[in-house]
Amino acid sequence: MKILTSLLAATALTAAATAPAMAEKWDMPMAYSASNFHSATGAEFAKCVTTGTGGEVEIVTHPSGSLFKGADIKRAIQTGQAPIGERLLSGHQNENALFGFDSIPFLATSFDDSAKLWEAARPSIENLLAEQNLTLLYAVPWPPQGLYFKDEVNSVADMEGIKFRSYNNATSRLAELTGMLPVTIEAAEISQAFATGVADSMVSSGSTGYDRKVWESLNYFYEVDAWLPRNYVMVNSDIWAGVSDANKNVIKGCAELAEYAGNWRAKEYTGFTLQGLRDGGMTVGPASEQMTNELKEIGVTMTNEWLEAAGDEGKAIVDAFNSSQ
Ligand code: PCA
Repeated sequence: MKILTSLLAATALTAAATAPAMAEKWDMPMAYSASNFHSATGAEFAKCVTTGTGGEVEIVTHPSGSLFKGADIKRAIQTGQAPIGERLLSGHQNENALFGFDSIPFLATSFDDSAKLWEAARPSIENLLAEQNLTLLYAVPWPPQGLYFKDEVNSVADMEGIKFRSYNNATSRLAELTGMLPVTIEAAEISQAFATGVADSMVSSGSTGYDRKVWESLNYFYEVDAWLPRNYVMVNSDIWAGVSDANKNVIKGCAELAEYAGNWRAKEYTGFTLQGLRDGGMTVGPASEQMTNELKEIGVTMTNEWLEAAGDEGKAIVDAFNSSQ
């Protein structure tokens, strides 16, 4: 009994002495709604890391832009204000055109093609991020992007002058080329923007419209399947360098699982959320032939513009993707 007691005491002492010193808590800012599949994937990833490292690295997610707003997340991680976080990759297109590889209209329009395009682009994106003191852990696509409107729209001419919510350079450019008026707004703030008439349209997934209950303000969703942009999870490279090899392996394993599971969740969430938009009272369906053809022409213009801006490295990504078809 005495031995047992002292053993217990010793264990408790050791735990008290070592656990707090070794355990690190990583706050993980995320930009999108807590109910969204990206946030669910992030929460599972956090649990996987916390359990797998025996609590040595504990990750706590903060969805919906509650810790840092979407546009501030990358900088917060670069500067070490937060060790890890998630953000829309193409949100950085204004820094380097390569970040916009996944927002080229009609280049990769299905989950399978999006996976191939990511495989082609991943090394370039990893290098770009590494130059910015960031280590890429995993990336998961959004469902295909379609167009939301308050009123029925059957052609590009019908879009003239409509206030359009954009989320990156490509979406602002799409608005310009269709005669709409772009205003950049984070997903976390769109319900209010639509309710107050700051915007009456956007391009996004059924998922974001569902998460933000946009049927309270908008009435039409056209399934254009224009592209599938990605969210990615990054960690500050200095902090990453300080992680033990064993814990790095756990985190990399959890990241691989998250990428795989996130893809499945994205696919499942696609149909579920389109039905959710219908249940909310929206008209959901394909765009008219005329509108589709006109948007494809705009897609050609945007592809050429992107290829010019992204140079040889961009062209190599598109060539590698096309030859994987
Ligand atoms: N939702 C995000 C990005 C793409 C998407 O489907 C948004 O609208 O901000």
